[in-house]
Amino acid sequence: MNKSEKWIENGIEMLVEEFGETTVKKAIEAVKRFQVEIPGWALGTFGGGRFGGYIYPGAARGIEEKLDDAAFIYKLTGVTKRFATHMLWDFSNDGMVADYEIARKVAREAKDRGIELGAVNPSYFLKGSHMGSFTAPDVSTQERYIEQTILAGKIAKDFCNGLVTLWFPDGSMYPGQIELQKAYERMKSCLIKSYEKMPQDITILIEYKVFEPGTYSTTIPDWGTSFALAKGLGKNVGVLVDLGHHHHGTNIEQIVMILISENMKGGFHFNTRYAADDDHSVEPNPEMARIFYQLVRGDVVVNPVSNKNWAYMIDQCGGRENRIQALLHSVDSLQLSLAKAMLVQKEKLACYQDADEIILANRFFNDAIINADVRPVVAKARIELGVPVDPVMAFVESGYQKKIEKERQS
Ligand code: AFD
Ligand code: MN
Ligand code: MN
Repeated sequence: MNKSEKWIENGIEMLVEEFGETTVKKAIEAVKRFQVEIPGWALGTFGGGRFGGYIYPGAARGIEEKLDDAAFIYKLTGVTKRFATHMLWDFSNDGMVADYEIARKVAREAKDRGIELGAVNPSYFLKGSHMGSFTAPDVSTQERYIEQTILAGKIAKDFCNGLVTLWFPDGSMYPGQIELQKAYERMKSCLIKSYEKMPQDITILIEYKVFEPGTYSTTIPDWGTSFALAKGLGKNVGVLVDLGHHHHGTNIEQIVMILISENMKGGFHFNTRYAADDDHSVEPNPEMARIFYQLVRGDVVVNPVSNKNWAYMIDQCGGRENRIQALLHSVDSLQLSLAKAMLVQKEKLACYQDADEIILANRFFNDAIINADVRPVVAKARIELGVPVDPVMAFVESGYQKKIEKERQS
């Protein structure tokens, strides 16, 4: 979107006409304040998938190059200063155990590039996890993952932003393969054993997923399970919502509202799901805008009291697309979705709701959530942030892709 200043000003004028100057100004301010983490794993060689190990040209070959790419993305967006890590991909020499000193070094490398480490993801997969991690029948396997989880808490507190996000691929492929209750109870007891030894002043978010890799059962399949486990551990434990992790048709914005109403800590792994858990780039679709409306209404996004805010991360990794373009596209889509949510004039909407004007309420809501062209709002916010108006096109024109392809001949 190489739009001129005139196009931006005209667009803002149109929105002010419809939504009022105060509302539009608040939307611009919100977009300037919204921060989201970049997933380190989206920048590496991981993810060749079914295309014969296809690796996109210029893929980062190690953590330093991932951090280089993340620093360049931050330069183009101004809102992605934090880089989410995976313990066994980013802090390990053998893919089995993570190393505190490697984490210290990576944190320093990040700081040297003007960015920071964000969420720490223990890796409950890779070698030795084929019978599960916390739910593995073999106690020494459980213990290895408990140790990793405790270390993740220490690394998160000492070198990152004090956030640990837990996703477990534990589950089963067939009915009868495992005892579902045994798996759940092992999960619970290993979570307690880990939690007791983790710093109490960090935030822990438990992610759920309806299926994959388990296609018959996943030990933590839905928000209710994450909620119950989090409740059982402590106030600093919450629920991580990953868009791709739901059955089709799930009303995700309603889950968000319930978590907020129940004062449960929360966070997002943003992506778009078309077929299943596809880890696609975020799209500025109506669902994403409705989710942001609940986050704005719940005051858990761009809240000036920062510890009231949920944790926001992108979680995507498409095998075929240019990964840096894909991440910039996601940031753009999230900013558009937030801007739309900010345009909903709640007082006026309440009048339609109180009068039981069903269609008028829906149309009024959708004028902000679907019909408004908020690109001028996001463009204005970027001008005020001093970053390119169109980060994707700025990347295309920057020559960075050519540079990394040349330097990173694998
Ligand atoms: C996979 C899982 C889950 C997890 C992510 C990073 O489905 O979303 O958060 O990997 O570990 O996408
Ligand atoms: Mn995720
Ligand atoms: Mn996922």
